[in-house]
Amino acid sequence: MSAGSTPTPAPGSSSPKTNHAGLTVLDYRGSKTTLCAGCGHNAITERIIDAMYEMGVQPENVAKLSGIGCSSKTPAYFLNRAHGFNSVHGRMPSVATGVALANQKLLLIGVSGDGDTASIGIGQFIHLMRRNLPIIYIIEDNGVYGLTKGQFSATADLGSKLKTGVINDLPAIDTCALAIQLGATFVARSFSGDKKQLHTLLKAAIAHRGTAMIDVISPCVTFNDHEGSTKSYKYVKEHEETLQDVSFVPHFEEINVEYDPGSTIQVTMHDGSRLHLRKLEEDYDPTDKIRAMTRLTEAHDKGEVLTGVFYVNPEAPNFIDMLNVVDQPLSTLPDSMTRPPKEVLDACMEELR
Ligand SMILES: Cc1ncc(C[n+]2csc(CCOP(=O)(O)OP(=O)(O)O)c2C)c(N)n1
Ligand code: SF4
Ligand SMILES: [Mg+2]
Repeated sequence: MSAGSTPTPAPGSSSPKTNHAGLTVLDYRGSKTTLCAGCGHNAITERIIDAMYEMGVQPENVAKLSGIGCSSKTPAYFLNRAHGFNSVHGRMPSVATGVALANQKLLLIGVSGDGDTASIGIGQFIHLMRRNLPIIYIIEDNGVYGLTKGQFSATADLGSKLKTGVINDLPAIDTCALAIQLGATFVARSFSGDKKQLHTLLKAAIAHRGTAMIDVISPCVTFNDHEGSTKSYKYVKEHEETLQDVSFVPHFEEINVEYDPGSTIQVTMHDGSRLHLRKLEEDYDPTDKIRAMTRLTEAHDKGEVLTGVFYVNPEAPNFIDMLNVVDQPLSTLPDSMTRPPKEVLDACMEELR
């Protein structure tokens, strides 16, 4: 199946299509959503399902992590055969770190909100990004605390307006700029309404062996979709600027995409998959951190909603590589490997006398 095709059964065929893991798209679904109709978060859930299906991920090898918020409820709506941990508000990164260390065979996907990440959870987020833990970290960014009835979060733009007329008088935190500065190795922004771009970015994030941070602007139709909001469907559609046309070829497919090296940057991911970034801005180089920071600042000053891959580095060591952890899941190690013998403990005690 080609990277861009949709995972629906062919018309007239009796059996549903399967992916290279022999599974159908139904194997990637979860419970029915309980979020508001039209919420951007629901569209992101759909893209996660499609991307996991097309990449042939085994659902049982995935751990879904989240905090608290409408966004953090969404792991219940995809991959119902995966492991899951719905943690405390803003504290998903420390739980995710524990999961990654305990079993490095799992593919981690963390879903957070802008409040969960940039307000209460900012301290945990910062340390997650600087460790380059292997995780797909998605921020479903609506600029408000949707679950608690729409107060501004720390990603709300200065001067934007609540439904009640209250104006935000604090500057926004740019989670992408922060993630790049701190050490995340795949940093992108997308829009829940941009089906193709988000779908492609998610597939590339699945192939990445480090922190893949994607901030997805995801309008809250109930509390932040009005005139004066900079996170509404209308505002994002009118102000979106895209850095590249993204396409992705997974490692198990033949590469038959023609590309012009002058206008397209090709990034080879850890597993041999290829990410193709056809430049829409001539001088943009997603391996240049300083350029990324400058472009994000310019976008902010111009009121643009800039999307695309801002920074990517598939070579940098991740947290697991740095700690030199054994390959086997720690939970499967025998006591003889995890419990130091009495003589070793006695020697330690002796050193402390
Ligand atoms: C420790 C703690 N403080 C406050 C809350 C209340 N609370 C629940 S969700 C939430 C904000 C959620 O906002 P966000 O992460 O942006 O998610 P959204 O609902 O917008 O998707 C808050 C403040 C809580 N559950 N726990
Ligand atoms: S309140 Fe907002 S964020 Fe929460 S489900 Fe409804 S639309 Fe989505
Ligand atoms: Mg929010």
